[in-house]
Amino acid sequence: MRVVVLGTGALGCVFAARLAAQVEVWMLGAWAEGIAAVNARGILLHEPDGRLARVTVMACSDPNQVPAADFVLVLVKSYQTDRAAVWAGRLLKPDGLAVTLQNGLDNGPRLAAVIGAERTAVGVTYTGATRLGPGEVQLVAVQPTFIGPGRGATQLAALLTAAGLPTHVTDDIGGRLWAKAVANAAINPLTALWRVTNGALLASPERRALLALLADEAAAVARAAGVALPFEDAAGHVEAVCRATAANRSSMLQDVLAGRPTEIDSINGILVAEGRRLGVPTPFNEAVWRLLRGLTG
Ligand code: KPL
Repeated sequence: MRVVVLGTGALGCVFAARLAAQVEVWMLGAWAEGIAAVNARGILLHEPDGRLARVTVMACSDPNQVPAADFVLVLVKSYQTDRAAVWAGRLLKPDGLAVTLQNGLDNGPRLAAVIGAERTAVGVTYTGATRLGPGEVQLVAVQPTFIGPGRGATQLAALLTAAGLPTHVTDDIGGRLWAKAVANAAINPLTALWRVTNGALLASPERRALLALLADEAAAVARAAGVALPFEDAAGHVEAVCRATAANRSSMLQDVLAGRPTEIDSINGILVAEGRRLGVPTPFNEAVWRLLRGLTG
């Protein structure tokens, strides 16, 4: 059994390192320093309890050097999905399954357009991790992962669960994906703008009020799109994610601090566009989308 993880960022390192005890794992990415560090000394995984694991996996930047994969986990940034889809197409076995565990609402269709819907599954993970350097990651909070139906999805979920990353196969991946999008729409831009951890968003009534406004707008768009969200209270859902990942720096905050592009278009940008299409006003999501766009130029 061979799993290829696309992406060498924080979650790519966590999933690769945890799976390596069970199966052969390869990492494929475009970040030269990340690849070099993993090949030189393995992944350095700082566990939430303070233990440090050094895990050997193969890493490279050329999809032609990676042997055929039973499973591909897509953990690149959402603006890199199209390239990742081409990679997945090259290295996935004909009966293999690629699972997107990325932030954003449109990764599944983009992947399926290249590799076929029958080899694509959409997934969602709430696990939080912080990139410390090339190939080095702090796992902050192990949280549930969900995978939609797909050939081998049950087997992959069992592998991930055995690796200490509890994973559930669900028929309602659409609802789960939008639930995560609601959380990302509220948490990611605010943590990136205020430069605070997820938990610190709950520190004052002003922060909580804006968190709720963003969450409520995102949930209204989801409901107008016909999605049955797995909660009634969007703000309550987002606050629960903040508490569960309290010590984490959101991926968008990490991107802003490192001077990298952010996923704002795939998170709040898509919500604003969907809102327009469906006649749902999203002024707060539009404001944070523009603020983040302005921040990174
Ligand atoms: O998905 C995340 C992210 O940072 O992108 C959460 C769940 C908010 C964890 O930080």
